[in-house]
Amino acid sequence: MRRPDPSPGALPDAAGLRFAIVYARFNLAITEKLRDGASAALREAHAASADIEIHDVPGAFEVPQAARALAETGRIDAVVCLGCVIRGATAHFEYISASVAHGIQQAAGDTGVPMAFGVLTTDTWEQAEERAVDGRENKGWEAAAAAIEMAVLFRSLRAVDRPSASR
Ligand code: INI
Repeated sequence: MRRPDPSPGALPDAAGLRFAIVYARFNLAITEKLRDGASAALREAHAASADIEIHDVPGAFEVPQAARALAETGRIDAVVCLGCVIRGATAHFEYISASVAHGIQQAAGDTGVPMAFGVLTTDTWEQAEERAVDGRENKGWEAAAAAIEMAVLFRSLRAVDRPSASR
């Protein structure tokens, strides 16, 4: 089945924008590949390495808390949130997946800092591996591409001159 491509063509220019990557250490063999995919996308988009903070947290459940704390520092233009929750591995699958998705959405809305969702929620380890391959099919790469696009959009929105109220 053909999958939609959310980031066709070249990435927008991310030079001068500041990013954070937050990744969960749970299922590290997968999440470190997501982290590397996200870093590769940011560097390909010309984000400076000094403008990319990388932080790890114990599990996916902690990702939204760290993303929110980073956004609240005021030094980040977008956060890439990464993790891997596997259904077979836990009876908590539904709770963790739902709370992570909701927590990230809430943190982004509350802080006004874009946050990309790169948390895998799969039935099996093999499905997670398929989403953590090298290149643009890597979900970390995809999440970073979304974060870049949103950071560029928000920068342009901030730069728009509002017409003066006085005539
Ligand atoms: N965390 C994950 O990131 N993925 C999982 O699959 C997972 N499982 O299977 O339980 C998981 N659990 C830990 C959780 O995210 C928290 O770190 C923990 O509950 C402490 O708050």
